[in-house]
Amino acid sequence: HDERMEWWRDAKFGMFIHWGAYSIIGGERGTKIAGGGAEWAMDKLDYTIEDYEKYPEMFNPQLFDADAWVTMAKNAGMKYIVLTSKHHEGFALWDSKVSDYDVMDTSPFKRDIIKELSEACKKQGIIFCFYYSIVDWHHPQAQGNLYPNYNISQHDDPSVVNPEFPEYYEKYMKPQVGELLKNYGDIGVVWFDGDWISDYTTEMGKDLYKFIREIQPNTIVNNRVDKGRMGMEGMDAEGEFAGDFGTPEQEIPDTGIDSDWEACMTMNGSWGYKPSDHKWKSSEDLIQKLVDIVSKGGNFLLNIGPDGFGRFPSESIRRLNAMGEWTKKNGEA
Ligand code: JFZ
Repeated sequence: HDERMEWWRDAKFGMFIHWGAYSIIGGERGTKIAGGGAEWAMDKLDYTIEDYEKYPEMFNPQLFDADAWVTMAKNAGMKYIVLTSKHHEGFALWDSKVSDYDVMDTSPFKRDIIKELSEACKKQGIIFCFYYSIVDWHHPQAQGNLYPNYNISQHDDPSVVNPEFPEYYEKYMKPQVGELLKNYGDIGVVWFDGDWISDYTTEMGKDLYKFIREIQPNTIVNNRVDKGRMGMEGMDAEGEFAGDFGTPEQEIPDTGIDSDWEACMTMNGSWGYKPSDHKWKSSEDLIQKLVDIVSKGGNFLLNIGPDGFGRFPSESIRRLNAMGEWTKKNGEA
């Protein structure tokens, strides 16, 4: 356990990247603007599955430059990158053989984003990691019983059970995670999310954890591989299954936590690209947060939401540059 965690503990600072078909939408639909995270556009802006499919079908981020992204992370002082391989919308950013709902088969882009980014990371000495959502708003067997009309409220209700979810788990989710672990070199972290979905079980989480470790013994897995692990929940409970590190979100826990943790945060109020959100944290505030987190023994995973063309927002670039100047001056804290 300890040797496996070493690079990650030393790393301190990483880049989260939320990117998908929602990055085209930017949280806006006609007169409506989604509240909160724009990566939830499908849910918050009331798309049906069919309506939403047009976004993956137009996903064509011609300005995507994996090397430039990695350079920006590296210059900021970050040591690893966690990219959303598939967010709740279900659209896969790699060449998945399990599904056509991916960047190769559904989109005109036809470039394997996971391949390009993982190779750019390797070249520049940054550890490549991926996020994978257990929740899948597109897959029929991961839906509630209102399918084909997607309706998440069912999944906030633990009494709504989808008997087909285990099949989605075995035949879709697990094979997709397997592809990502087998075809793209060393994976630093698998960062799960969407563990709250009522049909997901601790048994599946344990199976998944074992499956990952069998393919890549050194890969680190976050606590959301287990069911219902919001933030730090369960991390202090000795012997309880909860992955390798806790994931407090948009908050910095107090000192005195024995287990490993990583605080993830956005620069404004959204994970996915959202041009209407102007509530940017200042560079000073972000540097302060980095110092606070690192001094308390945690890691800082700071998010970027690139737009539908593949560009980082200019506000984010400015903040990354400022953090880079600071980390260069103050050394590897
Ligand atoms: C999830 C996602 O729904 C969201 O879009 C984003 O990807 C974020 C990183 O993760 O949202 C969560 C997950 C966990 C908590 C809150 C929001 N939590 O632990 O409080």
